[in-house]
Amino acid sequence: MFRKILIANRGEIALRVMRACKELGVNTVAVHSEADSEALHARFADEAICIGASPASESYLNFNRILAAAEITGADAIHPGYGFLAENAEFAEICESCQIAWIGPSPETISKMGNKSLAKRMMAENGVPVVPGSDGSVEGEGAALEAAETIGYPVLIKAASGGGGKGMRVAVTPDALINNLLIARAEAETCFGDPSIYLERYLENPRHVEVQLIGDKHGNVIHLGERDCSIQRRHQKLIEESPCVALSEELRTRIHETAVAGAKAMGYHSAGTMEFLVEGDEFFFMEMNTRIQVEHPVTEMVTRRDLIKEQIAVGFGNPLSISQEHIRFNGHAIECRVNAEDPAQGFMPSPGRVSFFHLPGGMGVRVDSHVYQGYEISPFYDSMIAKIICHGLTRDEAIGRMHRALEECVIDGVETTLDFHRAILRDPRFLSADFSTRFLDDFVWDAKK
Ligand code: MV4
Repeated sequence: MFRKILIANRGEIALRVMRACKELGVNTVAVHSEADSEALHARFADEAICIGASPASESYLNFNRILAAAEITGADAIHPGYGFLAENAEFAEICESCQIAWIGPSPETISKMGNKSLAKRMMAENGVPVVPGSDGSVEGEGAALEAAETIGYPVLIKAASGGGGKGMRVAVTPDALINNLLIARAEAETCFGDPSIYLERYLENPRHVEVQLIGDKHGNVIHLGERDCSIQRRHQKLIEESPCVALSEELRTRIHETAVAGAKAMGYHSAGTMEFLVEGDEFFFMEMNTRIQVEHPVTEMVTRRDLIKEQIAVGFGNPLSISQEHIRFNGHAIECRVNAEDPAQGFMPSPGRVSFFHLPGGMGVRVDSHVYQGYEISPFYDSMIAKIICHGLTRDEAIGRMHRALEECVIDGVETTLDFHRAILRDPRFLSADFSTRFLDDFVWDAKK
């Protein structure tokens, strides 16, 4: 096994990775910015190195500082967590050329999946259903109109190098398509440095369903079930759950098997997620995330498997410790992401000192957080301050437990999304699981309720 792993991240995920390392008997190196000198990830690691000023570009995104820290401490691997450098193919490649193991998929895979239209084409070639659309990028107006005619309106214009929903535009008529084409191109150029765009049939009410995958470097890939992540606001997930209760057993099996086959065909290794849009009894590949995700604990609760320990083991080159038959699915899990944001002010970040902090506990409750009483939430980074994950025998029990857990949670000194979560958990459409990715568009929050 690795002797020493450097964790190129901060916050709860740095702690989460460190916990896995400790259980595996692997030494840990934390890197931190000036703002994070009092952070728990720096305190709990065997060694901690300050790598630069508070802006991420000068610390958590700085290749040279991180590589120097790995060199100085003699780390033999780097775990990137999520965000920051997790899906940076160039950084992954540099790590490997410096003889530092990269705990993630190959740089080639990261780079291929980073191009959304290329990823889509590769998946289609490997038998994964994709949303009907243009074959690759569309160039001129004529080609766009022709493609849209075949696809059928409404069509969605997407940036080839995009992802995460940025720069998408719906066109309901040919006129709207022409009008939006130039705007979409300009946006794609500004946001991603690549004006290429492609067209897809616009699905009006899809659910976001993603399959958790893990593969080793010997060609084995298994799935750990799916998560429903439809409860999002501006492409930021708020609530995730597993299983997705909207799937029939037949459809669920088909999605799992398709995702595993697609990942195997591209020689995928490490942890990863295949995202699908699901409408009725149809499902379509959307994108593949080549990292461990924020919401992985939901899957850990229903499978009782430690995804990070497994990811580290396969990163070292070990074969998967488990085969598909070993994976059993138990009950239902839900995660609420608690952010230091003010829902009454358009979810504006609310940094500052946490004057009182009490976390829930008890049966079936897991909390992943890096915050403590007196902690100063920095304006420099993501505003997520805790993930509350509740497990139950049934969805209803998990929801009831989450209500109870949110009730126990006390966070003073900053605004949080706790009350917003409480309101969603009371919503009849949420309770009946009758929702799509548009749920929060129609959700009216009454703080006084
Ligand atoms: C779509 C779609 C409807 N039809 N594609 C948003 C993120 C980006 N990766 C793809 N996204 C979507 N693609 C077609 N053809 C709707 C969305 C979408 C969405 C998807 C998942 C979760 C939340 C969403 C919120 C708005 C739009």
